[in-house]
Amino acid sequence: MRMSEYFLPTLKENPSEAQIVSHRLMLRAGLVRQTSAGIYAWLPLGLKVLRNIERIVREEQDATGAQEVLMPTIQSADLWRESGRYDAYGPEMLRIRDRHERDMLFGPTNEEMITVLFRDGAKSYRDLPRNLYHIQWKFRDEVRPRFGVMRGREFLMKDNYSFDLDKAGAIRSYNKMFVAYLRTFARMGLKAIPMRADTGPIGGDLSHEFIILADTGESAVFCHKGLVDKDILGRTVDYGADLQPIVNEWTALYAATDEMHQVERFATEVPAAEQLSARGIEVGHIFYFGTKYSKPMNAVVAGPGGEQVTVEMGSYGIGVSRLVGAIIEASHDDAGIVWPESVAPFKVAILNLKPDGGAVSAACESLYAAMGAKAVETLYDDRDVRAGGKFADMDLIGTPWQLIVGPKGVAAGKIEIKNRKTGAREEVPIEQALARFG
Ligand code: 5CA
Repeated sequence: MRMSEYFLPTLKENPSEAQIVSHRLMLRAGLVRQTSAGIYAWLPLGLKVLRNIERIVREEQDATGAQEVLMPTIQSADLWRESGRYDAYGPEMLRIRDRHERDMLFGPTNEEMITVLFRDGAKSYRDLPRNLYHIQWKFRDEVRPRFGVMRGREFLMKDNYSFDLDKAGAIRSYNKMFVAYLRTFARMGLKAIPMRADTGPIGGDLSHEFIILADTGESAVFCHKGLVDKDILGRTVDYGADLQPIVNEWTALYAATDEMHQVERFATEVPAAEQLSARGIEVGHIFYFGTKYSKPMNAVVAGPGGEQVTVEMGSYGIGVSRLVGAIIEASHDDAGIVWPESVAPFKVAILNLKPDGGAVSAACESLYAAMGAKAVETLYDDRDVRAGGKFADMDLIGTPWQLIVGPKGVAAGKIEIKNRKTGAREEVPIEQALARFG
């Protein structure tokens, strides 16, 4: 993409409404704009990041055997009357009425709808287990939407729902999601720690929140330091095998959110030097809730002996739009965003320091064309602005690699490569620079 043609409204000053760094940087780097309290429009650069996050989420869900569906945002109130949650959900639910005076709502979550879809489509134990997910906008009329996309009213969530014949099967499904979540967040460059959590309005008695540590996090969290650097990507995961040993490894050490924290257990189980009391951002939340929805909504199948079995369920959420903010909280510096390569909107940037149509421009054009031929996502700063402004904008945007092309270098057949994260710079022959990418 040529920056001269790109819709990228960056801001030089810190917007006064933003209290935390990720919100400030998302506004300054032109990723989003607020359109109403807690509701955001995604601009081209922000949308690319959101799509990259979705891609990783999809790949990891598909690897577990989960199947993608797409349910609507607008739901009928009758569905929620069936489960008994219509009145219980309270003012966070945005209730609307259509022209025929029918009560509708903008979905805050989809347990009811998926339970009905499954109930109407599955007849016997042979239709189990199943795990269905979608990535869809949700609306929760939060009392205090804040911190930009971190606590919005409209937000993008990946939510899935598992259906099993018995509790043992449901725990296997839960474990698959547990491991898939570890992998998903690790691939985004995040250290997400699973912590025992409260189940809130979703219900059930087994639940983990996936938390990344950040001073600006909304929850107080307590855990054993040994969990912070545990690595999942270094091993192969077989979703057909028993995953309980991996789950046990991650749950053996103490980790709990504020609501589930047990002061005495923490003190006795975790040596003082290993105790970590911090703040965290919840990027995912998984629940096993048995028959909480299947029972009132009559989601039953015929068991192997012909008997009626009420299916066992769990639900699993990832805050896709929240993750954009969370990743920035975890990865930025004074100059701006430092994107992990896996989610970066562009992997490479080309900075043309003499955009006058001469030799430097020619070198940039051929580099840009070569990157395009290799399908390397490249942002080319071909604008007629001074070098200082280009450096500042590119650092703010956070592209992992900057190729800096100036007259002296080009005369010697060289360009400078800067690593955004480390700040390391090296001068390399143009051909060599090209070979590094793609
Ligand atoms: N149905 C279940 C699991 S699918 C559910 O709704 N779980 S949840 O309430 O915990 O939400 C799942 C994830 O969505 C959270 O972990 C969080 O990352 C994200 N999320 C929740 N509320 C908001 C919000 N107001 N703004 C942005 N993201 C949110």
